[in-house]
Order: sequence, then structure tokens, then C-alpha cells
Amino acid sequence: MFSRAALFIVLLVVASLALAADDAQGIKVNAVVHSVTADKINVSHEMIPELGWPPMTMDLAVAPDVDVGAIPTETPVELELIKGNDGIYQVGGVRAAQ
Ligand SMILES: [Cu+2]
Repeated sequence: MFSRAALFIVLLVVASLALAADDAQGIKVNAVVHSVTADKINVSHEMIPELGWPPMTMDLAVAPDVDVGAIPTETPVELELIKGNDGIYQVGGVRAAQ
């Protein structure tokens, strides 16, 4: 049987793994894509509380593994923002809004 201390450590490990997984998944935000180039999209996104960003229309770099040809425009989507190696957020995924 686990001691309370052992159980606490197990819970801490589980919680930190869950946080790490959440971080790897990036930040989700509802948006509409207006235009797409080879490595960049122009979007209007909703407020992003995690980043302290207000709603705005802006250009966002797209991660190299994202198929920009499959990104729909002028329809609600959910963007996944991930931090690039340069520390700047970029689009790591685009899916139809829920
Ligand atoms: Cu923005």
C-alpha cells in the first residue's frame, strides 16, 4: 500500500505530465483565415487570454509541417498556436471550428 508521501509524488508526476502534454498541444483559438501563402496566413482571431492578446487581424507564420493548401478561408476554424524555435508563436495546426 502507498504511503501518503508516495501517493503525493505519483500525483505530482501525473499532473506535470498532463501539463507538459497540454503545452505540447499548443494554444487553441477560434479564427477566420483570410489568405494563405507558402509559409504565412492572414487571420482574424479571437481574444487569446493565455497570451494576453486582444482580438485582431494579423499575419501568422505557419509551421513547416502544416499543409497550407488544406487551410480553408473565410470560414470559422480553430488554430493551434505553438512556440517556434525563435520564441515567436506560429500556427502548428488548423482544423474546422467545433
Ligand atoms: Cu494577433
